[in-house]
Amino acid sequence: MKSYNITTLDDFIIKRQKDYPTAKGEFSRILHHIGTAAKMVSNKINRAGLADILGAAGEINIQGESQQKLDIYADEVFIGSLLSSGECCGVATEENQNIISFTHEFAIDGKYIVCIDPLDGSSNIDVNVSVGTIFSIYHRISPKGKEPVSKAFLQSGTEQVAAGYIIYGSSTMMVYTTGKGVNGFTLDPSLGEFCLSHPELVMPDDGTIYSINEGNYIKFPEGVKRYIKYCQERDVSTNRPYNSRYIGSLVSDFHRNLLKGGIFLYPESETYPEGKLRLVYECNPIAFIAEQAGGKASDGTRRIMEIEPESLHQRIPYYVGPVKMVEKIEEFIRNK
Ligand code: AHM
Ligand code: MG
Repeated sequence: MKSYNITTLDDFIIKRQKDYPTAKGEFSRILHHIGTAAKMVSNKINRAGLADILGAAGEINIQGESQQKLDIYADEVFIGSLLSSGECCGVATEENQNIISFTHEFAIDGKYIVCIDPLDGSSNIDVNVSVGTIFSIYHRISPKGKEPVSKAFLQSGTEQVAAGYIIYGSSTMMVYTTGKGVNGFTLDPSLGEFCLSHPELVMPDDGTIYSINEGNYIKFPEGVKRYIKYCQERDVSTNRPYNSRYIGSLVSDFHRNLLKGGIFLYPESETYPEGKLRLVYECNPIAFIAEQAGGKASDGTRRIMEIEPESLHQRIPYYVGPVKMVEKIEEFIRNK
């Protein structure tokens, strides 16, 4: 007889909860609520061209970027869903200057805080290119019954309890880690469930793809320029020249590189002297997943997850991918 052995995200969360005999299910509830919000956003994105939701909303967010309607929708849906989980006492998002404290009676005691980029790469939506959501979960620091403190949102990446992303692509997937490997779930639209499709994801230890906005070549530091030339040189023993692949959507670029073996680079440049990507809700969660899949994430010299964030929206140069590839760019940066 044919086997229809499906593990849904909720089944998987419950199974994993049993690995922690003292767990009371709070954390599982947060993950469940993130999954529900992801389904709502996925549904809206799939209808983007139909539902009068495309295009700029006419607002400028705190990063000085024009907000898309879907940015606002995703922000509201994830915040609302985390609040209603009752296990999260506050969130920080790319769309909000300051942290949002949940002072409601049912949430103020929540054990966790969440940092989230609700819709990353949203400038791609109008042209039907994949976008994503990125999240990190940390323990609250302040005592229960008190509002969360901003320090809780500035913990280094090594303190993450869990991290994940959702990619709204040709299919919608959720990939997450709790520090015990990485698992991927694909949304089955007919069931409305995320189903385990990529168990125990492992990143190849080397790769042949490099992903960078090469149009900015002239603005990059010397070490990065020389690394790009290295990627393009012919050397059969190291499978060069590499393939260049760049979507301009961190989640999509990282997801492809995780599966196929490739490095993603966003260096500092004349336009973005500190780098473009945000440490707290973009770089750290992806770094946690990369490391748990056997890869590495660096700012060129330091391990991303050990950097102490100074501010919520801090930017940082970012290099993430297979260990050998990230070590190679670090070498070029050192010897510039
Ligand atoms: P966003 O958070 O405003 O969407 O910006 C982040 C995005 C990343 O997804 C992507 O890697 C990067 O910006 C692309 O930047 P660029 O267009 O400069 O190559
Ligand atoms: Mg973003």
